[in-house]
Amino acid sequence: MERLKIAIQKSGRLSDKSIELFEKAGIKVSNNGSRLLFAEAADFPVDILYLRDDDIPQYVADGVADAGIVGENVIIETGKDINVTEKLGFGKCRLSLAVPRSVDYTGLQWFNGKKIATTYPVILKKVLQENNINADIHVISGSVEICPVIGLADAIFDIVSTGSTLLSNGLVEVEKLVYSEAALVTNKKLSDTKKEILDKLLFRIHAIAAAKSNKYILLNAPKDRLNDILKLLPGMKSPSVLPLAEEGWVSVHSVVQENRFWDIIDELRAAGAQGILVVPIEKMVL
Ligand code: PRT
Ligand code: ZN
Repeated sequence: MERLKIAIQKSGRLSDKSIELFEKAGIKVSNNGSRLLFAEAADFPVDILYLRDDDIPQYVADGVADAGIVGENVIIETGKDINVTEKLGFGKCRLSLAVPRSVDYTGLQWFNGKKIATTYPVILKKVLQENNINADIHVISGSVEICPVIGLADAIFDIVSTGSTLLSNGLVEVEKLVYSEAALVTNKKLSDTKKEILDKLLFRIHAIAAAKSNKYILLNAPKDRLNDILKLLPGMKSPSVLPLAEEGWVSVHSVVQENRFWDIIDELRAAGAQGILVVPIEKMVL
């Protein structure tokens, strides 16, 4: 039977998270960070190719791999003709312009006539054009952040996540221009069998994402306040209400969204809920 070939980063910031995603989806993938370039998943029709992240879009475009996990920054920079099928919520970062701390930065126009070092010339060129800035792009392949110190450039355009690398090189992030996270990319012409495997994989990825953004909540409620409490808990269909041994009290089980979590807890307590337990959800299928 046909199998779906998925390329992931061999060793780097996205490797562990990519493998973790497969594991959560019930797909066992070995992480032999070593010399292995290819591995068959044990219990799902998927094969893994371990590559440098920069090569993944090309491999997927050519159909050497059917799919891949790679940062949006690399997808945009390489500009290959592939589908961005699903954002995966990890490897979050941004592409920013940064200048030496000593600079009296006045706004984007400051970059006119300046020399900017980057490993992302395609994205930088586009951003500069959109903003009518005429700057000199200096392409280098690594350690962009030391360029201003050694006099190779006036500023840099690079990936930032915590900002500590900029800080330790005496740079200040002045413009956050492109946001990126890891995404699942796919070849544009997959066979029907491969599409079916991809759909199964996506189904599992959605269940994992839903579980991650929701919590299971259990609480005790006085019966006479039950209606107020239920209004706060939409649940998947509707909350479950179970009798408690103590007269006049019930136990309520439901699901709450992570991002509304603290607001809901405050409102529930105000409405008389007690003994609130919140538990992570392993998988969630709607
Ligand atoms: O060997 P290979 O080519 O496969 O790997 P690589 O070295 O090119 O990439 P890698 O492993 O560094 O990053 C892979 C992907 O992770 C990137 O393409 C981004 O999509 C994503 N990502 C997320 C990041 C960061 N966060 C990040 N912080 N990539 C790089 N960085 C760099 C940043 O440029 C800085 O130099 O990490 C350093 C620390 O960042 P701060 O801001 O936390 O100090
Ligand atoms: Zn790379």
